[in-house]
Amino acid sequence: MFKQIPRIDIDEIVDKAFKNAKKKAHSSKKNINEIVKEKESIRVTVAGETLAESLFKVVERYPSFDRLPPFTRELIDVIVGIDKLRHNLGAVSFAVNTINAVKLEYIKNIRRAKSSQDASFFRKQCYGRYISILKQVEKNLKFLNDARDRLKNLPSINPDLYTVVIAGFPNVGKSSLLKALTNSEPEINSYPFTTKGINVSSFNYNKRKIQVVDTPGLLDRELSYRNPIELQAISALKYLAKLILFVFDPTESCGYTMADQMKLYDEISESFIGVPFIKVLNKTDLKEWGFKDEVGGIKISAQDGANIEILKKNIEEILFKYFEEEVDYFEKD
Ligand SMILES: Nc1nc2c(ncn2[C@@H]2O[C@H](COP(=O)(O)OP(=O)(O)OP(=O)(O)O)[C@@H](O)[C@H]2O)c(=O)[nH]1
Ligand SMILES: [Mg+2]
Repeated sequence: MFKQIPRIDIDEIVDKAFKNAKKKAHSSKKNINEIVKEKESIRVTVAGETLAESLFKVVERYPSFDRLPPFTRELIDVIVGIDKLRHNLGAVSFAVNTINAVKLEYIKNIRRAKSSQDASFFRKQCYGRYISILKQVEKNLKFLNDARDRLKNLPSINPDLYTVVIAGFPNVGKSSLLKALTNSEPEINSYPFTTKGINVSSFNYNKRKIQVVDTPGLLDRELSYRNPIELQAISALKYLAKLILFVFDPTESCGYTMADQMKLYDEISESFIGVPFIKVLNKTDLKEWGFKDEVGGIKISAQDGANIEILKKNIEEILFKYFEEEVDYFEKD
């Protein structure tokens, strides 16, 4: 979505605009004064139009933030800040309007010029004003260039699909579970707020496509250790997650006790109120470790695939029955 937004380099667009203007300046007039005036007028017009167009492309290609799915909007907010984007886009829009106004003003000046020297003087003055308008938005353009670079690799998490988010302590088998469910290597997307890439993949069940997202570094520690950016990223996940698979490692071979894992479960479920959870007890194949399964839940092995089909059926049931009932419920109201 952000790949089509051009990067703007002021020197480059000025160079292009002025060259373009010079090339297109021609005249059919006979009188030397008239020839110069017509040419200068064309130069002012073409240069202004070219500059305004280059700037407008940036503004126009940004999506309308209000119409974005809330997850995407929140992510953009985490990554660059929507208010800041709006402010900087506003400044560039204003520059486009100012360039247009200056252009009209100078077309008039040139038309009224008494001599060819005056006409040329006005054209040069107009170019100077174009450049000074651009200088005024230099910082805004830099912000937008940077924003574009940070947003352009925004991943292919599809906010329109039913999405299952995997949570649990490090090493419990979250990524292995993602692979087991989707039978594929996940697509790894990097986000500026996690040092590790976010893993996304999907599977079909009863002809329905279900997206699975593993967010390393986000839902694997107590929330009290979170910085504000991580917290906002977590809040973005709330829009996306229709269901959370909380993965336990009852063998404790991950290095965390079941008591600690339960504590994290409680904390994350409290911060995702209204989102259903499935407790998944992983690593059933590790018999030698002992198995503390008093928390209840579905016992699986991401490694040998045990009970993965049952888990998928559960996921599908919760996603579609639960939400269809919810829809009915709201429709009756
Ligand atoms: N025996 C066994 N080992 C497993 C199982 N699932 C995962 N593992 C192992 O546990 C280790 C951690 O698995 P990952 O899938 O990377 O765990 P994770 O939760 O994604 O870890 P982080 O990304 O660090 O948070 C790896 O060595 C896996 O091979 C399982 O069902 N059985
Ligand atoms: Mg992982």
